[in-house]
Amino acid sequence: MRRSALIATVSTVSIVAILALSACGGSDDATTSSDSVEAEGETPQQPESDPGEPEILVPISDPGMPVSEAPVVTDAIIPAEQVAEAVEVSLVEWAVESPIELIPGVITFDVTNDGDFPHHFAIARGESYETLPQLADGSIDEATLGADFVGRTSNMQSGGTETIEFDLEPGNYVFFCNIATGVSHAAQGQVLSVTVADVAL
Ligand SMILES: [Cu+2]
Repeated sequence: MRRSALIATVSTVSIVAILALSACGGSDDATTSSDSVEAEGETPQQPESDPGEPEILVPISDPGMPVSEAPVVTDAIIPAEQVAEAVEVSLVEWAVESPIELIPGVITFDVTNDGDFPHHFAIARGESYETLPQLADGSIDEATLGADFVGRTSNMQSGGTETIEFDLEPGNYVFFCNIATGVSHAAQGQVLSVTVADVAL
């Protein structure tokens, strides 16, 4: 969503720049061109060279975005190979925060427990938490999952970090925390459905 907003902003700036250039062609008076742009209903508050925010874009593919119409933004996107090498994951109450589209291969997950309670980071093959086998407390039934359980970090205390690598083939995965004290963390929302795309982003 933020990326879309950024693209929209850049596109607007580009349009404004074009309008400004066109206006300048008919007049040497910069003030006049500025006024004409405002008359168009645009919001040319940002200069053409607006550095913008050095926003880190997550590797989410956006099929709705014609790349050819947003050439300015492509420079800001992290190359997919780099994303595959290291993915930041944050564990909080109650969510797993991570990019939700990754490319296949050996992925290094730098996991941080940004919550108050102990958490861990686990991966299973599957469409979603709801479709995975569960125990009575809402935790995921790893024994039933069998080979579809990919692996996990150790339990991390608040503020703890752990780096772990998984070689992920294309497919659908669920990231989750399977700690259960009464009700499982997964059942409270500490889950995330992730797609490993079979094409380079
Ligand atoms: Cu947890």
